[in-house]
Amino acid sequence: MSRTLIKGGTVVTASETVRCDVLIEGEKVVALLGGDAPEPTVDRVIDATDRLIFPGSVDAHTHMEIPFGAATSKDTFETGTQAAAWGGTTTIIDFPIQMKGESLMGSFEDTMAKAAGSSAIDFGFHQIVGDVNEQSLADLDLVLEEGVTSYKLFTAYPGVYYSTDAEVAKVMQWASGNGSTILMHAENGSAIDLLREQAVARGDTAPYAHAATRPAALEGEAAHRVILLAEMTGAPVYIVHISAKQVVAEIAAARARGTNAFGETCPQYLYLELAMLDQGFEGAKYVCSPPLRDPAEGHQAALWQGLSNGALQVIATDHCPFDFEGQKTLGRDDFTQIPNGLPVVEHRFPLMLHAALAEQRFSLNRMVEISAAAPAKMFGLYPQKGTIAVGCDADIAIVDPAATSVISAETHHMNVDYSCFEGMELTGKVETVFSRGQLIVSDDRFVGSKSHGRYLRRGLNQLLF
Ligand code: DUC
Ligand code: ZN
Ligand code: ZN
Repeated sequence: MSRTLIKGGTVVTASETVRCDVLIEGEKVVALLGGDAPEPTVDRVIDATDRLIFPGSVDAHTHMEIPFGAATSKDTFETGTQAAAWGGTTTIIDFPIQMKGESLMGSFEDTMAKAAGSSAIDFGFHQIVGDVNEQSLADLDLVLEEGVTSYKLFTAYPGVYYSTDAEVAKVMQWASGNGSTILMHAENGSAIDLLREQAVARGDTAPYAHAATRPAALEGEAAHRVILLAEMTGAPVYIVHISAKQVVAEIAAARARGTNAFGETCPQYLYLELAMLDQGFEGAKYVCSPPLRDPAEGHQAALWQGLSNGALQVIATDHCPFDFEGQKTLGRDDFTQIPNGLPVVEHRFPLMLHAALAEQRFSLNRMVEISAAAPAKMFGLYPQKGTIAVGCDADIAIVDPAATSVISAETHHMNVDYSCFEGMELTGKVETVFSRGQLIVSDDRFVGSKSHGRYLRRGLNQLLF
């Protein structure tokens, strides 16, 4: 078995910052060597002098090649996982999507067929339950046997993914019986649809209306409702892509009551804002759901604070990229036809690194917690993923903390024609990435392979009270 020594760097995990060398044998970390430990015999030495060595990052929320209205998200598992690797992410959790009238097991099998053999990094799945009926409830047991321990439902998108409160409660009852976690897209879909119809009827069709018709209060209301349903049923609930301060408060209050309620936000809700939609049709580049919010209302500040104080546990991306030309432009005359989603998977870890190194938003250890350790624990992958310790997968990102880079569509690796973070200068640069002991990014080149990534059968949530 091949042996690699990462020498001279500083290992940063969620709990420790330690000057030591990392010995990799095959796919695993086999030793952390400090002080005057004798140098082992190895096949390869990576010089990590003045570098920080992080666990490969874990993005718990991506959407590769999914349909949204008339468009399909541009990154395939092949292109999206390579882009993730460039940014130090070595695990993604993506979503088979059962839509209304479709087979749940069929959606799982189709997504597995797309991902297997096409992913540069390891991947797991959360199952989207878009049609709650006898057959899909029976299929849930089969998908659970495949190592899918989290299920996503929507209080948004009536007619597409939407579930009634009774349907949400029914799947939560099923989950509380086996310990799996329910992910919720929390926005009040039917009230939003009313506002959308009214906006279109009065000719208010520009991208800004997308945000104006999805007010923060309707995100807070839906979060409140699904947390109460979780309390009623006993299922753990994890609210995805939180953009509104009301939801942070709902989760903090629920956790203070001892409820297993968890929250995720994404870099776009921290670094981007409502005004970006208010620039004519260019605003379509920033259309996602929930929408970007107004910092004057305190949403971004509440999200940063929630990530620091533990009200929010995870930073993921909801990566769902659509080209501006040809895809976002489907909604040129009507914002309701703009495919929702932003390209983020490559820059989540670099942005969080920047938040810690340059902006001192939180410590580097807390940064590792929210971007790697907590998502791994939340979704039953720890300590195989999310840390650097003897016996864990050798998923590692080596970073030069003194280097800088500028985000641009010209240089990014996502398969999409624009960047929503265009021109942003970041402190800290991911230089070298390993996935299960295989070098996949080195010397500014992708050196991995499209068939390296393996499906991850996951355990239950490891963060329950
Ligand atoms: N929100 C998005 O912006 N895109 C994909 C799905 C979602 O809920
Ligand atoms: Zn969603
Ligand atoms: Zn999503």
